[in-house]
Amino acid sequence: MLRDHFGRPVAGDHFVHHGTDLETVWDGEEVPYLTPTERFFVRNHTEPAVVDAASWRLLVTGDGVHREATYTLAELQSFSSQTQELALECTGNGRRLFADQQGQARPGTQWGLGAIGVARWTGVPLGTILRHAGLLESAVQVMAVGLDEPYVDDGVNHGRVRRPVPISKALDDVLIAWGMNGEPLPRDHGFPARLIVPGWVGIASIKWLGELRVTTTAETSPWNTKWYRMHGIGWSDTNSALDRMPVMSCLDGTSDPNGGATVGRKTRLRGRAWAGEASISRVEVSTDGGRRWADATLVGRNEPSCWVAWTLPWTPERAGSHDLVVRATDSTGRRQPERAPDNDDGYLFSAAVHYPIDVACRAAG
Ligand SMILES: Nc1nc2c(c(=O)[nH]1)N[C@H]1C(S)=C(S)[C@@H](COP(=O)(O)O)O[C@H]1N2
Ligand SMILES: [Mo]
Repeated sequence: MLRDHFGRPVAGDHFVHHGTDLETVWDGEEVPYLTPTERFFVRNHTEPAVVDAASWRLLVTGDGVHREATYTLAELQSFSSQTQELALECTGNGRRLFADQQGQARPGTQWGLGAIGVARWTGVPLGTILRHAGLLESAVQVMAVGLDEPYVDDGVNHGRVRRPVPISKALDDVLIAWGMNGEPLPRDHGFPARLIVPGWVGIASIKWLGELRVTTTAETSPWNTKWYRMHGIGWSDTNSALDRMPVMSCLDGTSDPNGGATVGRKTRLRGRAWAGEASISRVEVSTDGGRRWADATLVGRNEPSCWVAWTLPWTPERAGSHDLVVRATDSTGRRQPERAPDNDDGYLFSAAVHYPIDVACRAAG
């Protein structure tokens, strides 16, 4: 049976199914730099929208643009496009670890660490379209609105899934994407167009984009007040807004055929690290629960708003269970703490992750 790296059984399609959400699972495989589209995690508040590309229009409106404008898909695609490799990560990635590692279960999709992927996104910079629509100097934010059905929770209709992006980020590196890994966006990932907000909480990357409301005053939505915001003890108005994702890392497996390791035999530990808008400067691994640390080698591309692979040779000296811990430091100096800041909804799990590894006795003969 297929299992994820926390030992949970996995369906034959390489996803852990959480209701309308799908979590990517690598089952000890070498993880490719680009996540194949059919293995990319899916997070849908309701049903994915069904959009007819021919009649679809993107509406740009609000008091932050000279006049209302609409764009067909062909019109968007006639602007000079960009293709970028960027990670997309759910704000709740690792939520299950609040229970597993910190003894405090938090409600919501019980993601392991599979609510992140890296894809090649093709689209037009959001700034290009905002300027084309006559962006005013006084504009402060852009509310992106999805075309999926209004979200009803506990009998309350919260309207369409939507979330504001401040104008500074909107003009910096946000894409209106229609392509994913060289193909049109699949329905689950936002066909025909979505935002990609690099390094920020996944909820900012609104799918099935229908409207951009550009305003000269800050508007809120339940997706940046009620949800996707820190609530609970120690959180106040000044520190609870969520934008950049934290620095994280994981172990993907060992080169040992049994998935563990064997005394006296050299194995290769490997995994990934990522850090929101930043790149990674260091990954350290402990095989004794965090007493001693060794620097892993970063392998291949290490770009901002992506992830990087790491590897470390290890020859275990004793049999039995080992508490393996991985922690990363990013290019802005953030290092994974021992405990993630707790919050009621279990957002941004950022602590160094512990993996129990069983070391087998040396094989006889
Ligand atoms: N319209 C709309 N956009 C959305 C969502 C949604 O439910 N509806 N989910 C958000 C969340 S919480 C995440 S993590 C990402 C997930 O993108 P993916 O399903 O393509 O991986 O999309 C975001 N954009
Ligand atoms: Mo998310």
